[in-house]
Amino acid sequence: MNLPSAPAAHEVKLRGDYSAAGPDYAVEQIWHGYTPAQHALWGRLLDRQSALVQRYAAQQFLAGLAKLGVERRIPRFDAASEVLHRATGWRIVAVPGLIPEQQFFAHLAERRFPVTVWLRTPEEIDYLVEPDVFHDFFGHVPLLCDPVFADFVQAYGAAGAKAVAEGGLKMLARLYWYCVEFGLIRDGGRLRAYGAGILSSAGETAYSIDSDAPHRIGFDLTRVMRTDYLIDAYQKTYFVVDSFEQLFRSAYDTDFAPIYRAHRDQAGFAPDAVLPTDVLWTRADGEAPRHAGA
Ligand code: HBI
Ligand code: FE
Repeated sequence: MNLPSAPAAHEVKLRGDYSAAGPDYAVEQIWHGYTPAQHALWGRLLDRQSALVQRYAAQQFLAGLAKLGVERRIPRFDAASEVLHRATGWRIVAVPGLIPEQQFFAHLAERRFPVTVWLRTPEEIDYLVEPDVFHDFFGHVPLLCDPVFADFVQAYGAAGAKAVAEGGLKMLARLYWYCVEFGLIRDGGRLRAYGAGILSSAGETAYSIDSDAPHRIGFDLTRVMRTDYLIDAYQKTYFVVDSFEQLFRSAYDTDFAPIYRAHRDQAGFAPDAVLPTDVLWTRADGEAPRHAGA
C-alpha cells in the first residue's frame, strides 16, 4: 500500500487504519464504533467553531452549514451525502486519513470529497497535523453545498490528473492550500474566511480576519501557485478572492500547463513575500504565532 506523503513541510506518521481501504482508499464509516466521549468531543469542537464562524465565515459557508444541520454528534456520512448530493451532486467518501494525490484528485474530479473517519484526541483539540473528521467535515463539507465553489473543486480535481503528468503537483497543491484550506473572500467592504483550515481552527478563524500580523493579498492564480506555505504556524499570507466565480473561472478557463512549464523548476516565493505586483489588502506588521501544538 503506497501510503501518501502528507502535504506537509515535514513527514508525519499516518495514523489511520489503511488495512481495509480499497484501491481508491475508501473505507466504511463504522458509526457505531464512535464512543460517547468522542461524540462529546465533537460537540465541544462544534460549539466552539459554530460561535466563531457566525462572525467570521463566508455567507455561503454558513448557508451550507445550516443546510447540513450538523448535530452535536459525529455525523453519519451517508445521511450528509444525501443532503450534499441534492445540493451540488457531491458525496462524501470515507477515508482512513491522507490519501495519495492521484486518488485524492480522482475523487474530487468525480464529486466525491474524502472525509477522514477518525476524530482527534482531547489533547489535540487546538491543533493536529493530519486532517481528522472535524477538519474534513466541518471545515470542507458545508462549502461544497455552494454550487459555484462545488464546481471549482470538481474542476480542481480534474486538473489534478494532468498536473501529475506535467510536474505541476506542487503548484496545484499551493492553489488548494491558499484557497480551499486558507482562503479569504470579500463580503462587501469586509473580509470573511472560507478556507477549511481556518474555519476548523479556533485560533486561526479570528486571526485570519482580525490580526495585523499576516499579509492579505488579492488572489492571482500564478502568484498563488508560486507561493510556498508552512503547515505548523498560522499563515503569514492569505489570498483574497472577490467571489467564488473568480476562483472557478481561474480554474476552468485557464490551461495550467503553461504555468507549470514556466515555473516548475523555480523556487517558490517565501510564505511572507510581498511582490511589487501584489494588490495588498493588508501588509504584515508582525510575527505569525506558532500553533499551540506545533
Ligand atoms: N488526502 N484525505 C486527504 N485529504 C486531503 O486534504 C488531501 C489528501 N491527499 C493529498 C492532499 N490533500 C494534498 O496534496 C492536496 O493539496 C492535493
Ligand atoms: Fe483540508
